[in-house]
Amino acid sequence: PIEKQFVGEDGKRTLWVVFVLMVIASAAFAAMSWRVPVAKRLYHVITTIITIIAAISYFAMATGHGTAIHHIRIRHQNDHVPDTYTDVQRQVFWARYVDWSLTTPLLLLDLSLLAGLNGAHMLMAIVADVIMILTGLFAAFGSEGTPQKWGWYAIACIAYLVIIWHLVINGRAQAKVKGDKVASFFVAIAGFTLVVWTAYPIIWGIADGSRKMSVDGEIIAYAVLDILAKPVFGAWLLITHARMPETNVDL
Ligand code: RET
Repeated sequence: PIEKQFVGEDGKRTLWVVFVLMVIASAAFAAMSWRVPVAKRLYHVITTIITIIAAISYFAMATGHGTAIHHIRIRHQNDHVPDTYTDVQRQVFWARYVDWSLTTPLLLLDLSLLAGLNGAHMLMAIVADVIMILTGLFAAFGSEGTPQKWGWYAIACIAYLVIIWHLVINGRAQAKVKGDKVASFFVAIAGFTLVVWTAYPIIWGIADGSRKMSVDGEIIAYAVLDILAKPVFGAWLLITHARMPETNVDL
């Protein structure tokens, strides 16, 4: 028997809606950058690039690109009939990993600049992030039933812990140097980031990992998270930055 897990109408509509929202956010962030002097546009530029990349990735997914059919064979335990199985074909969007491999380092750059992290810590956090996304990609295309799949997932989770460590320990300590206002803003926006980001590996485990969530369910779950992690995060950062000169960076 073959079970097909493909994108449906709800998934397609959701992908288009998020594409439009990412375009609107990009235009809004670009417009916000014009209201500040060129030398003060670093957060604006980074944040606008993030939503532009997301818009491109969503355009690809909405038009049916950036996706591959992944085959897995699930064997059923059955004492009477030996070797019964179901072949599951599931649509996996690799476009997400291209998006994430570019946008999550940029999100970390935003947070690192806000905290005033030094170059070494910034680089370590960003390298850990790229490792997390690429090993997550390997996990997504690892075959069901092989230990590699969850092995890659575990490596990605360790890399994620490295990122958390840099944000929570080093980020907070550096932000304090910039004063109480920056420190409390950093704790709030980095805490928000942590909560939203942690939902990704959970969704992945249910949807891509154990295939208990439909492709449309997965699209909707990631859509909500992507909107929180990019446009909502970006608007919060840029609006607060405009009102808090202590967050300025000299780069
Ligand atoms: C994967 C699977 C492997 C284990 C871990 C993951 C973490 C992914 C994260 C993604 C964040 C994405 C964001 C997108 C921007 O909108 C790759 C799902 C730990 C944290 C913030």
